[in-house]
Amino acid sequence: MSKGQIILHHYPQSPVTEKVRVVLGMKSLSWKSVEIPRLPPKPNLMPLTGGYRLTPVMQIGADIYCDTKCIIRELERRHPDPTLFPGGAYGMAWGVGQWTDGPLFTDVITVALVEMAPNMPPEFLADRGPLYFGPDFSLEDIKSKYTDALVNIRAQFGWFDERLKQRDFMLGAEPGLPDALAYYLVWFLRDRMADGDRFLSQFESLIGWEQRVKAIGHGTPEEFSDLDALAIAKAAEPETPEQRDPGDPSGLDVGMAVTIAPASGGPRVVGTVRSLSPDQIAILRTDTQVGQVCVHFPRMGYRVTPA
Ligand SMILES: N[C@@H](CCC(=O)N[C@@H](CS)C(=O)NCC(=O)O)C(=O)O
Repeated sequence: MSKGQIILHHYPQSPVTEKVRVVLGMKSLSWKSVEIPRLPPKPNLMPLTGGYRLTPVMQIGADIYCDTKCIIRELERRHPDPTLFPGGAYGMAWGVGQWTDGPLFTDVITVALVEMAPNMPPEFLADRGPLYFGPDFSLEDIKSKYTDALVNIRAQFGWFDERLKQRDFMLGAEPGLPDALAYYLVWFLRDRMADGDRFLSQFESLIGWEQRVKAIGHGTPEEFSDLDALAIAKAAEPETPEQRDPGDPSGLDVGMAVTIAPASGGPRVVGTVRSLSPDQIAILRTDTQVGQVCVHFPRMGYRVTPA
């Protein structure tokens, strides 16, 4: 396996992964595709992440990248050409993600969950309901929010549509990060909403753009086994260099023992800080199956506490 080989742990139906698959397409990358279960336990993913269970996860040797923010940033770092920021749109484009992955995602998942609920296996609803709406989740409550969510989506997809009236992609003539951030939500809604085609037909420019982003594809994926992915991690050493961040407001430093979990909840991953920056934290941990791995997380949206 070549050095730097990208391995993506995901499943085809995952909307959040569609964002990464589109980025892989924009960069025309070859990658290995490991299909993981849609529900925990995920026994052949946990040795890599140390407990983080969300989808997708990217692996490069013994470096493991959790969360799409972290994955996409690393793909841009390793494969800067073509850039995800054509025309120099650095910085603010990540802020767009805080909107699309935040309030807009909540509106879309509200509609999608209500649409899917009648055909959803009870164990799937019991997992996804609290995952997205918190421990007090009730389907009745979410159903009562359906129409408001659709009203919100109509306004926000309308902003995408307005933006696309005079350009092929969100930033101009070339595709970039904001296209991936918007596209996965349109892809998700069209797939999960029974009346999705009719609902989306009101956004004329968005539909043309959707076809253009779809045509970019996903790069060149190749099916790969989860056990082979574990063997690759075991045979490799983490390649993340030590990096300090003297300005870190929480006083974290390289070598400290910490736990990391999504701020919304979930299992905590335990390790020793290896690398810090305003955007990311990476920790070293040792696993009986794969040996030492370095697990990367974004700072935004994750809670880091002393172990
Ligand atoms: N902030 C995370 C969110 C990831 C997320 O919620 N992914 C969904 C799949 S689309 C998920 O993990 N669902 C539960 C699961 O796969 O176990 C990211 O950007 O990667």
